[in-house]
Amino acid sequence: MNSLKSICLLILVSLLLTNCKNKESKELAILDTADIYIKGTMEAELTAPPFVPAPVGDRTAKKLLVNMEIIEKEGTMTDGVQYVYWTFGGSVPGSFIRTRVGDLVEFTLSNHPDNKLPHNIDMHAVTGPGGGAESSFVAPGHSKTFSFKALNPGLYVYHCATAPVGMHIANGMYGLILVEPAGGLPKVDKEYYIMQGDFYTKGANGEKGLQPFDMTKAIKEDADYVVFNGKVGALTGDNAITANVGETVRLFVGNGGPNLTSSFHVIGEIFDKVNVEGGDLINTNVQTTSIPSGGAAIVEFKVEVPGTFILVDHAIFRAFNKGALGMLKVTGEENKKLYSGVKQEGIYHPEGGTIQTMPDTNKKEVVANVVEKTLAQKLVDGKNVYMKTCFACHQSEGQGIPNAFPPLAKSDYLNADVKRAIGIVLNGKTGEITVNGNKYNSVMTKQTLTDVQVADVMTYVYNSWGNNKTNVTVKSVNEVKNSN
Ligand code: HEC
Ligand SMILES: [Cu+2]
Repeated sequence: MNSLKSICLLILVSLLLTNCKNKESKELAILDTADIYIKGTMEAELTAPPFVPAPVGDRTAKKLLVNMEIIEKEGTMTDGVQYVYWTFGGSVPGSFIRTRVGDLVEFTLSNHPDNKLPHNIDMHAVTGPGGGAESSFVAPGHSKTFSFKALNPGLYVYHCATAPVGMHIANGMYGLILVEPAGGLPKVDKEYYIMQGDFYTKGANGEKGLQPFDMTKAIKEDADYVVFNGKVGALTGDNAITANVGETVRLFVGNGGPNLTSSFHVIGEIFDKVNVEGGDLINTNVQTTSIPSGGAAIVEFKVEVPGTFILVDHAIFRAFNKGALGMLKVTGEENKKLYSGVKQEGIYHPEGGTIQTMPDTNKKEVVANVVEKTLAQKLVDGKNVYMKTCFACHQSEGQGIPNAFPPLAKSDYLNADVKRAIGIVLNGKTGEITVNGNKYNSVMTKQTLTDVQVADVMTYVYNSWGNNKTNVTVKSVNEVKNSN
């Protein structure tokens, strides 16, 4: 009898002890999110703006597979103005990633074979060298995979961090990754994804045609366009985001920069809640929230009355003159008790919905029986190739960028050996070279060009900016190709 009693006691005590231990480990898990146990694997849903993937809800932490492809493509900045965007997932901003704290994110970054440049990704949600940038540097036609544990909840920016970093960001290489807390964010009725960015073009705002990136203006922070979601009018007219009276709207707002801080404001609304800087701190009853370049905020408000609410960067010339203007259209019953005035719809004229076009990647020439073009024709066609293919790195006047891209203007290296130069354009180049006394040790990716295009562009380069005026023939390009 006595021994039975003592056994009972023992069991009781040990039960109590294990109970305590469990409690302790649970608490620890909250303190140290690195210890959150993962259960199962799932593929991440990725969305283009202004949409976001489904909330994580109460799912357990998992291994989350994210597959993202970098695509360089021509798109529309505003009516009549084209721009070559570099994108994560085909959109600016890039695909929205939604994960939860404790997830082990396995990230695969692919660089489309038709792209011209190497890229990588730096995610502010990552704890690790370069935010992943060091593990994700990837050349066209290749992919890289790396993993990270999502340790801190919040809304984070991701961006490309390949040199020249400012240029990659300025061309649209940024997006948002949301790390939800355990149990998810509180439920709301509507969620949208908005990201501001500033753009720098050779021509002034509105100047027609394909506008190349302007490094000088970017360094001066003299933006031609400041826009939401990559272009003027991405959120106006038919592209406006919508809600119904009585609903709560949550906006995930990011700022890719590269330069300007956003004074984010919705005309006619007060933000009931703002997760300041995308973190845990919640401010209430906010009129305008400041979103730094490379930062974000979660903004929430209930819409009580119908009408069109204008989203702006309240640095107001940017809104009305440079494009940072969007619309939220709220439909439903009027509530005269809350707002009795004349409803003013459409007082701010939208620019109209412009359509993003896919690049024509199949513009390859047939090389059979090539008749050598006249020099004049080669210079015209060669310039065209240059502006589309080489310009991003070697710059408009072939001046290059110090420490990153060697000059083609008056380049001793170029002028010394035509065959070697043709080989570089055909095959790409890595390893140290010295151009005009300066050392470069970088990567020029292989360019996807036909022999005719190589002859044209090389002839253009040799006949520009003080070079030695070599006329590069298709035959010599062929010879270099076949000698390898
Ligand atoms: C991704 C950016 C990039 C693009 C696009 C690019 N280059 Fe280059 N280029 C480089 C880099 C980087 C080097 C130096 C490579 C090294 O350090 O080994 C280089 C080197 C060269 C050189 C030899 C060095 C010199 O300055 O004379 C030539 C010639 C050249 N590129 C021509 C071109 C032409 C023509 C095009 C367009 C068809 C082009 N490149 C497109 C990045 C680029
Ligand atoms: Cu990039």
